[in-house]
Amino acid sequence: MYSFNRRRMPFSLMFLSAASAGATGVAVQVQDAAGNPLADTVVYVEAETAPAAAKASANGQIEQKGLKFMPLVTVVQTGSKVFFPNNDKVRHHIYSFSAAHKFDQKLYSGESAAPQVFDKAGTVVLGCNIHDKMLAYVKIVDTPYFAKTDATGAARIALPAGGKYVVKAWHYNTAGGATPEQVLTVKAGDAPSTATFKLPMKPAAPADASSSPN
Ligand SMILES: [Cu+2]
Repeated sequence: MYSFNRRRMPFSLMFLSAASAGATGVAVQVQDAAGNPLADTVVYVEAETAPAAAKASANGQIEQKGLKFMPLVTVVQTGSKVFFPNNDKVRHHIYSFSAAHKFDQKLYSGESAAPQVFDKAGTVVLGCNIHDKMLAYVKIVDTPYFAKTDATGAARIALPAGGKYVVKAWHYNTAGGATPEQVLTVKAGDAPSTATFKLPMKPAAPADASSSPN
């Protein structure tokens, strides 16, 4: 009985290695309403039916440097840790009032801030009590399949073949705050599918959103 169960395991592993090799997946392109590429958009894929997935083990890091959080946008899977190294000479006092994860890290310097565990899907807005202009976003998603668009508005997510997926896009400055989604079926042996999103932005975008160094 034992050896029978063990022999079944390589099937799921086979699907996972196909995903990491990038054999199938989705190429996502995100634009604003005028057709300009949108960087810093979180794109993520939820499985309706798919082979079992391994949890993304990557933890996150949001540095403080030059009185800014870097990067501006971070995406992690639920249950991930995020570290907050302070590389400024001044101390910061960082906090979140967001329902997905409230915390208050009082004045600290260097590496002394406790890492935060984000165990609930949602959006967390970070601020600093000392420096009002400091702002960052953490998007917590309940899936190991996620990415962030680059300066050309592009992102690519590898997926196990043979599943049916919902692709979603989230940008912190979307008018109305909605998360548009598209349904996608990836069959075994398929070339990467594509998904294009057009997200209407609020008129007053932060001036540094597109020139963020990360
Ligand atoms: Cu600060």
